[in-house]
Amino acid sequence: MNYNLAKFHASYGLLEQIPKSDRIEIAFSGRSNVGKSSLINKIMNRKNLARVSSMPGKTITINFYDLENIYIVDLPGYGYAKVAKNEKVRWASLIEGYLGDESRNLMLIFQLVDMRHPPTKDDLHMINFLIENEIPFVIVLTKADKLKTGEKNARREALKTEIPYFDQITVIEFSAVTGEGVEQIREIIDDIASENIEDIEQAEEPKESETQSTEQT
Ligand SMILES: Nc1nc2c(ncn2[C@@H]2O[C@H](COP(=O)(O)OP(=O)(O)O)[C@@H](O)[C@H]2O)c(=O)[nH]1
Ligand SMILES: [Mg+2]
Repeated sequence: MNYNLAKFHASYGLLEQIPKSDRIEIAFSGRSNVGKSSLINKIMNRKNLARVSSMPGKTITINFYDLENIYIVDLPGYGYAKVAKNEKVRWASLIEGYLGDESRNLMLIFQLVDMRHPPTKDDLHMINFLIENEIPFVIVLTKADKLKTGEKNARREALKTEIPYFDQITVIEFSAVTGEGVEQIREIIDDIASENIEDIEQAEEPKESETQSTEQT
């Protein structure tokens, strides 16, 4: 996968605006200020693909980026206290609509959690939602550069009881500053993209040609 080729595709503020899923999608989720834009920029080798904001939670949209044959989906951040109530309602309907739509080719969520702190109530709400709805996810612990070794060990230990099924979840420690975790995330995306390319191509072929090609063997 050539991450340098990633480019902005579209921004959707309403569920109805999101077109039917025509490619594999890999999404990034997390609370405002967790470092999601910085992470997306780092993975895609870009300074400004996803905006790194000093005003978190300003606009609530789902942003799609083209990355070769897949979409990278930037889900709107949550947990920003100053967001108006009607915006929170819009956030919830966007997220639940998107994540709850089983017709989408959503393969994996990278769920971001700030490594410095215990997961917030909203983080846990999201993680439980993913577990209950059987949406595959991995956890990315962000801003790892801000912790000393002892602090990291303490967080690793505490997370075992803070996050349900923690021992069964893939966890990646990440820093947009040092680049720690970048290759791990890229490898996961690469694996998904290469595993699924054939499935999608087959699904797009008309039924008849599929039957013919199996008969020929
Ligand atoms: N030290 C450090 N700071 C980070 C890291 N990632 C993000 N930040 C800072 O955290 C703030 C929020 O980052 P941003 O990417 O906009 O978060 P978002 O709201 O989740 O998109 C910014 O000031 C970033 O510079 C990281 O890995 N290490
Ligand atoms: Mg952002």
